[in-house]
Amino acid sequence: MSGKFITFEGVEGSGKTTQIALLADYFKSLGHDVVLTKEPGGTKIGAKLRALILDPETKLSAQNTEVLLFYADRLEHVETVIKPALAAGEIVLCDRYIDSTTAYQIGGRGVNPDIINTLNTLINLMPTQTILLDISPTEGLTRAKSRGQLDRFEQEAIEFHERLRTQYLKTAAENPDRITVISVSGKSIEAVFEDILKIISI
Ligand code: T5A
Repeated sequence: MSGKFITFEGVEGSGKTTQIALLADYFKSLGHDVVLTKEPGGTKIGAKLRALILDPETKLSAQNTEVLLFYADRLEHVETVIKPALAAGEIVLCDRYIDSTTAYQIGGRGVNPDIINTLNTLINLMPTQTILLDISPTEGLTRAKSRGQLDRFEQEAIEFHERLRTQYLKTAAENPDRITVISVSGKSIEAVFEDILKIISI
């Protein structure tokens, strides 16, 4: 595959969506072909799965149902959007990917890592580069709350969000060549974007 696959990760309200849009515009201004996408919800069926997964009314009884819903979304997304774009030499910018599953489902929910490792063999694609925007869950959730109704994950207890932040930082420490952590606490949107431009490589 000749394109570049860059993912953005972080706790709720860390600013991923804001920054990834700025980066997409920046790359386009330089004349690059860019695909801006997200998980869950990067395909037509994924949009339906996203609505189901994030709906606070959705009650899942078995622990692994949630994981399987994310992987149904991911498999469709990777096969129909990400891999074709990379094969065409494009830059793919994705708002959340496998590191979100590691953080939320393994770190947050306590899912067995072996299950995720097995599901990852279906996907068989890791990002070229990952930006982890790090902020305390309290600060991030304050931003998320200011936007209105909270989704199924945002409504989880603060301990859940603390666990997944810890898992994110552990994943980053284990993958220093791929993942760069940018501390965004108290920084303006512009200051965070400057930090991203310093470390992004295409
Ligand atoms: N999930 C996802 C899993 O559990 N497992 C998985 O495998 C995957 C793929 C998806 C949910 O699904 C979970 C994780 C999530 O809970 P989502 O909407 O994609 O949901 O993710 P969220 O993190 O909820 O997205 P948000 O839009 O809430 O957060 P962002 O994208 O990090 O933040 P952003 O850019 O939208 O900014 C939030 C607010 O803060 C402001 C923005 O203007 C906005 O109002 N803001 C700033 N304010 C001050 N200073 C800054 N520097 C700011 N940057 C942004």
